[in-house]
Amino acid sequence: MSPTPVELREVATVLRRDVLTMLLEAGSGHPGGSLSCVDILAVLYWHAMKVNPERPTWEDRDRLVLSKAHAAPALYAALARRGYFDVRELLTFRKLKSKLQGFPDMQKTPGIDASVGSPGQGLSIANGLAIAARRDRKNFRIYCLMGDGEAQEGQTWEAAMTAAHHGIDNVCAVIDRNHMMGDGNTEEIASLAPLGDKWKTFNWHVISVDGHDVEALSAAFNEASSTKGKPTVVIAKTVKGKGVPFMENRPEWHDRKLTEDLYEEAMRALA
Ligand SMILES: Cc1ncc(C[n+]2csc(CCOP(=O)(O)OP(=O)(O)O)c2C)c(N)n1
Repeated sequence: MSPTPVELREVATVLRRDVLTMLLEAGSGHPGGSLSCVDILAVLYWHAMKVNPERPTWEDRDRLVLSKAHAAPALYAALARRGYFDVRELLTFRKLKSKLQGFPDMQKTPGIDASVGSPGQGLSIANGLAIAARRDRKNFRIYCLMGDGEAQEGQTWEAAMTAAHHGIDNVCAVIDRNHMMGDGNTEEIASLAPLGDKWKTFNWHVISVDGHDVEALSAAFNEASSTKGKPTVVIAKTVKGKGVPFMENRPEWHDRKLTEDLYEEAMRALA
């Protein structure tokens, strides 16, 4: 049975706290873009995706490609809390020999469906998985979580064109539309607006939602699953650093190191 919205929100808070603990322990990593996509991951792993943590390589499982790979802490926290591996392993994030490296590695970590790192490549991987599913007569779905800064990479649009051309309807792209990238506001660096219209022109079904509203996200993923003949993109409006007031909408928190004092302050905000 699917969790209630209250339960999903509780999961998201637990994941946010895990992300901060991992980043403090590691002494490096990406807080802003991890916190902005936590609610999306909670709804995916606790509501939308057909997965079995006891069988991470189950052939019929839905897949997630974390194209915004620097948000690995959020994904690792979700996988641990969903039961793929021991939650205590989160403290080994970014350590030598850990299975939780800075960027997801499908050879090392149970539950990781694609090894990723360089921005802009994930949607092409999702397309490949979708075409393979079609050939194997499998009906699993592939979710591709992307940053909005990533849409400045040309490969994103090659992949968008390819998915529509092949009528791939088992791919659902999710854009974490926080309007920020590493160096500042996306619209000042290379404007993406009107982002939804761009995807529509590429012949995608477009759904726009509040990316921190778990009910709206659940409805969006349900709608995406029942959309046939074309791929769907969910444009999830989010806040970078969501949940920690001193990080929210502050580009410097893209990859800044946490101190003990700031960690305590952040954990109090998420109590
Ligand atoms: C090919 C390549 N381009 C750029 C970078 C540096 N980089 C990594 S993440 C990032 C920002 C991406 O912004 P966005 O996708 O919006 O991520 P979010 O704000 O959601 O964290 C940049 C510029 C890189 N590592 N590799």
